[in-house]
Amino acid sequence: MKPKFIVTLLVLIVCISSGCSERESAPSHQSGDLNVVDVIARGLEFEAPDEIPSGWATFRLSNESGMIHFAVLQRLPAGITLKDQQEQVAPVFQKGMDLLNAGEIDAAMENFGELPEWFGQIEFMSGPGLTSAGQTTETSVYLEPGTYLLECYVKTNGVFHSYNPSPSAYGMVHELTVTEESSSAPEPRATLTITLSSERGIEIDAEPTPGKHIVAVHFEDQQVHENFLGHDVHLVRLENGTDIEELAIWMDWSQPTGLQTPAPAEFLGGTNEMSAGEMAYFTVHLEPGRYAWIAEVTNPAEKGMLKIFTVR
Ligand SMILES: [Cu+2]
Repeated sequence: MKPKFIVTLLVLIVCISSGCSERESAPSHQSGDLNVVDVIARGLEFEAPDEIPSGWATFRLSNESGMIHFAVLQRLPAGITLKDQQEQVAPVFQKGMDLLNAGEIDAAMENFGELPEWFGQIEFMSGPGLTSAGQTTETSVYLEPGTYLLECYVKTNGVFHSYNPSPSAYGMVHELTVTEESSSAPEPRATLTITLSSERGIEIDAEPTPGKHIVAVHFEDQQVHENFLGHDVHLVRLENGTDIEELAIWMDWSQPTGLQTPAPAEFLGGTNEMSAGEMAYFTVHLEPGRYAWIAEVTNPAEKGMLKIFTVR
């Protein structure tokens, strides 16, 4: 036998005995040095590990469903769990949305006053941005030990994916424990840098070229926008027929058509919000065409948070 063939055969035997193809059978929390956390969106559910090591983690969201989702990563205050979120937060947001859809703005605002006190103590920690059906996106963040949630609050027929009207089932929310054990995964190396700020919106340090990029995102500051959320950044591919105004309105969940499936364009990932001074990385694969960096806030264009660019 030729040496190359023997090596291939040996690799194959080792793989068979040690389970190199583990990722195909179940979501695994580790892949090589990167501490990859596989998150699969299927239907209106997340499949993801229950426990991951602390340190740098790369969340890989594979959207195997027929609609757009994202995975907003949140660190819960001590003692709070998924059950509390589903019982005390998700129904309040759904009731508020129902009131907004009915045009009852004042009643909706009053309703949001029923959110539990601990809601304000949730730390938003990035997580994979808006990811259209069939896409796989990656977002990396440094995590301290604690209890975290991955949540998708995209809407279908006016109902948040994270809210399940059936009292016996949870919505599109997954709890995971970040353990004291450190992954010792390295910090990603960026090829592009985005700075996000209230003053200047989304700023990028170089013209994006075709191919793969790892985008570092610096949250220079943070604020609560009209939709009660902080700013973030997502990548969207624009077609000739994409209506930019419709897209901008779609980024505001509090609008009846906001964050409602189907999305008006193809979303390719990004990072959800973080506190001032924090940073995250996400991977993009750019082909020649028109794109936009866009934030999930009310009136993104007016805030410099809808930046159209062309890859040549
Ligand atoms: Cu969803």
